[in-house]
Amino acid sequence: MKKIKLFFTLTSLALSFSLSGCNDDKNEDNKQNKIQQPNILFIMADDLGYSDLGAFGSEIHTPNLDALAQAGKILTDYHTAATCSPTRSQLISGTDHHLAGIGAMAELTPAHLKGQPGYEGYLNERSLSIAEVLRDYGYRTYISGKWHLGLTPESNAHVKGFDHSFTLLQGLDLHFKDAPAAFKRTAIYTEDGKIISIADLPDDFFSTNYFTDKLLEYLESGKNSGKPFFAYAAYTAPHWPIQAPEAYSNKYKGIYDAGYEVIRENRIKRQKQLGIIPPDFQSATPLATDKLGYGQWAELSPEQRAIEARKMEVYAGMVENLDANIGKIIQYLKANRLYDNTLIFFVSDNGAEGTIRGVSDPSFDASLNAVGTAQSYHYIGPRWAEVSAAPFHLWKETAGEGATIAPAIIKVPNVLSNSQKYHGFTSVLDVLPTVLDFASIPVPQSEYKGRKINTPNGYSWKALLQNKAASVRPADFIFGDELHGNKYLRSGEWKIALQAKPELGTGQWELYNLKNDRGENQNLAEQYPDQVQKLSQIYQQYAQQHGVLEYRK
Ligand SMILES: [Ca+2]
Repeated sequence: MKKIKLFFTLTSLALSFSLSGCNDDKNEDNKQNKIQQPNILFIMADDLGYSDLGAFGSEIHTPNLDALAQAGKILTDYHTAATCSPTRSQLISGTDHHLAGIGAMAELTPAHLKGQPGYEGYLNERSLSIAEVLRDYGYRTYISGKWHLGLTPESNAHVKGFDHSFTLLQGLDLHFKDAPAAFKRTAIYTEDGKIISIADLPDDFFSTNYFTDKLLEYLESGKNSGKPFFAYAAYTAPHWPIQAPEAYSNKYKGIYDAGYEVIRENRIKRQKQLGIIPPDFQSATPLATDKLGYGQWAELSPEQRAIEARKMEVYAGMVENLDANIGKIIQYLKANRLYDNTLIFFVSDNGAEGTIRGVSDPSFDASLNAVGTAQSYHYIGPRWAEVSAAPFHLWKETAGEGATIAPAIIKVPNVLSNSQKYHGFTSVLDVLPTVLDFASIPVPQSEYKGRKINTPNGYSWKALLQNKAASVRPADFIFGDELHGNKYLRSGEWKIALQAKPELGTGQWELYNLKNDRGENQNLAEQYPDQVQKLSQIYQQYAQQHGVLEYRK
């Protein structure tokens, strides 16, 4: 009898244990359901061109991003604004940059536009912040890197919805802490709204490494909060001045001695093999030397070639270092079992940088041996930009495709692999609705918490990314943009473009059919004047609706 009683007692004990285990599981399930919202990691490179990643045809080693592309999806026709801060304002607000306050870059806004609505030079009050919305809906929110959306405390990331922020406020800084003693450094860094003196940065500071470590520190600090995260890795690489830890640059010694044309052709060949572009793609024609004022490889002296090649070695080193840092974040997510449930974006903020700029500050060392070190200050220049933007026309800030087309890789939560490519038009404006869609948060329309806001107007990619839709936009979509007088309008397969710099275009509307001429080789404006007329009228409507004002220097 005693035995039986004991048996029952033990059984009920076991049963009660197992039931309570079951309840715990259920609670865990409920908790999981409640926090089914995915984590979001948004990674933005700075001035990285379309062909600079291995997955997009480059000879630069980017194994971590290539693996991300394998696990996710490549968007081959992803568009940004033509430069840094306009794109960043579109990312955060989900609206055209002329509405968000960056109608022109703050540092390039002429007197007649200063203070005009949409030209405030910072993320204005009518702009919603994606971080604010995500935080209101239970996310922990972090940014580490370049902000570029305002210098004042009122426009700091700290008050735009980020729980933790380490930010460079301006568009660029030197990448190392070390700098020539005579150089007047004006960059401002803030952490959670407080200014951090450059002297207080660690001596081994290198931008990309440091931004990564800060982001990991924030992720770690909130690890046990039970909240999903939104982490914005806002890198400054490979924006000028091109500088990299020497070990990275030296990996590329000799690679670029082959010159612009050979490297560019190799990249285009690989892009065709990888299916980034179709085999019959007619790539853009490099600009003529007399028009550009910058020689092709054969026209350079041996000394010029040596400098040019070394600049690209450093640039490649910067990109590989960026990839290694992204690998570090992905490793962290995997080690903490966060990777599967994380929606990951990797994009660049604009196309390759090719503007010819004047001689740098005389306090820097211009010698060959110094290229890429903390004592140097270089740009890759227009010819390497043509390589970086391959197979597209022109570069950052212009109205050419090379300005606004950028590499984009998306990894969807809890999907093992959907590594097909999507070739339809997508925009940085789509990021906000996509993120909110995955997080099951409605996109705020004209008002948010009693405040009038500009209505986000991008398209969610969720259905596309889950293979439930074949396209993001209708085939006859309309999309316009303007920056510093460079204008374009897309209407389905047609594009009109006006280059502000006369040497880069005809000074008139040019017309291209991007269905068969994404390299923008054949200006059809004279052949189809009615089409130009029609599209320029639609451009005018776009400009009126978005408060675009005439840009004059
Ligand atoms: Ca940029």
